[in-house]
Amino acid sequence: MDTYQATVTSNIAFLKYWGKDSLEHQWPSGNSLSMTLSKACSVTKAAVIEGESDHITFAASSGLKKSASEDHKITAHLDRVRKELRVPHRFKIETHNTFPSSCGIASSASGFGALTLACVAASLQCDSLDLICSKGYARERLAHLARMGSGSASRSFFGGYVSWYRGQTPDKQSIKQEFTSEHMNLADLIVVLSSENKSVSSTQAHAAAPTSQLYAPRIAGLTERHKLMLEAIKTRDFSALGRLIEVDALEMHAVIMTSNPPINYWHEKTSSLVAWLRQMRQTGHFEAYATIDAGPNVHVICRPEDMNKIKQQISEHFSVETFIEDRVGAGPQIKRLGTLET
Ligand code: 2P0
Repeated sequence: MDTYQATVTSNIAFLKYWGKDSLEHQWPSGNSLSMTLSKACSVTKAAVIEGESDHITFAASSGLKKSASEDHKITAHLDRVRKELRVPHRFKIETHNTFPSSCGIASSASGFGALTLACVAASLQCDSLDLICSKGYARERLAHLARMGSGSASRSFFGGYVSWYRGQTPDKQSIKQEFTSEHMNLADLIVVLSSENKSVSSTQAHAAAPTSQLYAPRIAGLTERHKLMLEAIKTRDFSALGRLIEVDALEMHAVIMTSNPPINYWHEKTSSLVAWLRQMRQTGHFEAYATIDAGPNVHVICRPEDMNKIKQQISEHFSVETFIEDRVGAGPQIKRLGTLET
């Protein structure tokens, strides 16, 4: 049997998924919207093997973590993939990331996205998304499957700007591309301040979200903010979009910091960088907006032509581990690699 390789890029949420109404159905409490990236990705190879168990090799930097609870999540997800495809076989899997994991660069999005896609491609022996679709597995179906492994993975199945709609009931959830990557060219300068693994997983922190008094007001405003963000992307209004992106990230972190138990993903440098970016905007140096996922690192959303200048200035003011210069991307890819050596 041939080995198939899936390359799935991460996505950065502009409107954050934070909190679930049902764990069993991975039903989010609100809509979310993200930009699929073009560079930060997980690359996963999968082949069908004989035997009783799956074989997974994680590279040092992998979108899938190696703790006991994560092991369980991965095993459960492979069982879910088998059930969905109605196949009994096991997989040999190798996976690595092009960026640091578990520090706020949505490694579980690309990790579970690539795991799902590689296993589906290997099971169906398909080397393109079109071919997979022709066998009854359209992108949205794959996105729903990946969502059960990790919610944010669902949005990485499309390029450009992607919404995950909560729907009125768990089975009414939907995931769709709103605009292609060509529609609006935005950059994400990922400022890695610390690549240390976070101490509280997103899954644990999601569970604590409803205990924050800021949670209900946040959920109440999400549909309207989603609408405003879509309008800003539609009209390519970077300033309006940027303001909404930054407010949403700060609001999500306010919920996280005020939940019980309180969690804080920020480092000192995270807040300094956010404050400094605001000052740069106010003084007309450049226009860029911050968004922060479940980690201390800052995604600076800017126009691609400003990225070099911004990077230069950040390096002069902050000690940065590394930068990832990313931008809006076109979505996942599959490749057939040939026969597996066992
Ligand atoms: C998002 N994040 O919308 C938000 C913003 C991080 C901050 O979804 O429990 O790893 O696996 O569904 O997808 C990270 O949470 O959580 C996340 P699970 P996930 O991208």
